[in-house]
Amino acid sequence: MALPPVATRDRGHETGTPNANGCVWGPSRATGHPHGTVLIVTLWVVLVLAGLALVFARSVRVAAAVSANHVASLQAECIATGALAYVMARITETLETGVADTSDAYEAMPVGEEGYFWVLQSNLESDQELQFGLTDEAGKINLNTASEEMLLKLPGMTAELAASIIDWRDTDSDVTAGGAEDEYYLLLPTPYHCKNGPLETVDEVLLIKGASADLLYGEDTNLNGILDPQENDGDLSDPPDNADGRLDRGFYHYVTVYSTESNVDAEGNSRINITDASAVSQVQTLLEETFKEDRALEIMIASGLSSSQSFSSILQFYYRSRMTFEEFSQIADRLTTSSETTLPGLVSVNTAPKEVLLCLSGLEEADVDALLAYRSAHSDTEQLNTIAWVTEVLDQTKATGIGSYITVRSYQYSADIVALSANGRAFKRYKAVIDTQGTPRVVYWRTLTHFGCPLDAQIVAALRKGQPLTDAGFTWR
Ligand SMILES: [Ca+2]
Ligand SMILES: [Ca+2]
Ligand SMILES: [Ca+2]
Ligand SMILES: [Ca+2]
Repeated sequence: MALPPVATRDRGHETGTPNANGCVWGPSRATGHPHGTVLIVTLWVVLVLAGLALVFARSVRVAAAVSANHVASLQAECIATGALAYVMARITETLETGVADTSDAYEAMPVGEEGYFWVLQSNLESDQELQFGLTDEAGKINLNTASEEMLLKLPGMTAELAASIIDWRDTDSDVTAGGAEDEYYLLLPTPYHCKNGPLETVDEVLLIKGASADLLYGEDTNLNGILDPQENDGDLSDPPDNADGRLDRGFYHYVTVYSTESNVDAEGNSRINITDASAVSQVQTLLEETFKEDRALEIMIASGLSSSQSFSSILQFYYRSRMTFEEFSQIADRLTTSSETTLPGLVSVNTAPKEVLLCLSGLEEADVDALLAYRSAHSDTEQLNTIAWVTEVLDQTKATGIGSYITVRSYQYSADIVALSANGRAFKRYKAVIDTQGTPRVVYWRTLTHFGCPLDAQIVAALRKGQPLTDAGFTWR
């Protein structure tokens, strides 16, 4: 490139005589300065400075992006914490008013201008649509109390894992057939002891012989209950799946370790244990207070309570007493066959999904379908206030068989909280378990962010474009 002439002060031409270039202030060979040296040095300096400026500008841009991401991440974190406070408030309100929440209260809830949160609920009916709301832990099989037979009926459960769960939680070191105690765990490459105590989280199952993420989570590796594109493309992208167009679930959504309740009636009074010898007079008083004296006497004689018959569940007492369903419903909540003050792991027949009800001893698919149909036909009625309602659906043997494993109460709820910053740059996901016995309190809080964003990619894309989710006509499911 031709450079334009530049006037340079030439001390050799004090007289102002034009030099060979025709410049008054031109370079002089006489002084030993070659033409353009200063110019070239200056250009280099300018070039280096420009380069430095570019490098600096780039690192400032990177730093700005990092800061923006950090701010978004902090926003998402704060939204998740706020969402937990919101969930606690909703639970308290529901407990006080008795009015159940709708799913709208947990879907794309805006938090100021900072972002949104969702409370995901696994949709066990469909693998195509996200569902929102709290999850009732009493509607699940409790890994700490379920029998081996019940565990075996869980979707995808193996005989080896069911037996090993029993050994993991029982306090002895006798190996159940197919199970494992210390002898197995201490020979692992990274050895550890068999717990010989109750599981504290559902994911603890992964430490047990025969367990795997495949069995626990199935194809739903982002735990959102729906079939995402990467869960239906075979080995094209993680996770591996069978690309059959349906979500093959693990047993994760059907199990819990949190369900427990006090052995008291709705008013908080201790129940009468009908297997106890001292119960006779208490039951008699209860019957006389509730019914006419003659009727109370008839029931006492028919039940065989005074001749110290044993009862496997209060439903057995019901059948023997020949009470009407309406009569028994009035006193059922006052009775128990357990001497324990807390009853862990009862399954709520009012909220459990089909797969969980199928785990109950002796129930077949037709029984479970009948239970579900009765339950939905009588939802929000007093019919469902005690476990006696199952006698309206099941035969005597089946109802009596499940009588001491079921409840109609729910005290523990879990919330799968997903928080997204307003610009869609960051998301956080947490699982919270809240125990509502007494003052509601959080008994579990763990990040699920590493499972990936469970929401539709369209939602994140919309936020990144600055499109608010509340825009009319925006379909984002
Ligand atoms: Ca054991
Ligand atoms: Ca999924
Ligand atoms: Ca895949
Ligand atoms: Ca599949």
